[in-house]
Amino acid sequence: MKALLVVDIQNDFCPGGALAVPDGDTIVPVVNRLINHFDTVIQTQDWHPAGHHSFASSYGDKNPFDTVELEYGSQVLWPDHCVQGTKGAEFHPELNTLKSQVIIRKGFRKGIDSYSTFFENDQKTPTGLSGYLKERHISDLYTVGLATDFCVKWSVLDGIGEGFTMHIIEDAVKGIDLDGSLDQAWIDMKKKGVNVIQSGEILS
Ligand code: VGL
Ligand code: ZN
Repeated sequence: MKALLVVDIQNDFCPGGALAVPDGDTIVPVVNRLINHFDTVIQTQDWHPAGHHSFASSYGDKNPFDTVELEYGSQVLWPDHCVQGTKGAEFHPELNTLKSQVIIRKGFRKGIDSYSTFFENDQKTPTGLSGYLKERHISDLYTVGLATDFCVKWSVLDGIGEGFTMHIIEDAVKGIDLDGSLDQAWIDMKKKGVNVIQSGEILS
């Protein structure tokens, strides 16, 4: 059984948003077409409380894109984004969310960021998605969304680690690219065994 995993297509990750991914919104039409081809659609939503420890503004002496050491390891600091209940945290207005059967919210604990939709950034705290997929006998996840080098990448790596067959649809993801993080993400995902495909292979 297969499912489409739609990662973080939210206003703050689109042009005009607080942490805009370049051209992030351009994938929305192709993601909508892909949604029509899947019976099971799962979405993720970055969902931070104000004052989240991944926000540079929570420190006073830090700037966005600096790195700090937290209890669980190094953490990139971001502009305030996807704050619970704000417009920026809402899904892109043109994204078809009607078919989504489950929405995994992540990053809701103030002290832990969560890029992956399987585990928070301590690499220990589960979101519950793994159990959900296993109970529903879903073995194959087709991944699309934002951002390739953060939430998409970590979802793909952890999905493989959890025993799922992970596919990434190359023309339906977009990255942030901090100091080469985008190239590195593709290297890491391919090394771990992701299957890279194009939307045309599904939409044809
Ligand atoms: C993301 C940085 C911070 C993402 C979320 O969705 O890739 N990146 N929070
Ligand atoms: Zn975030």
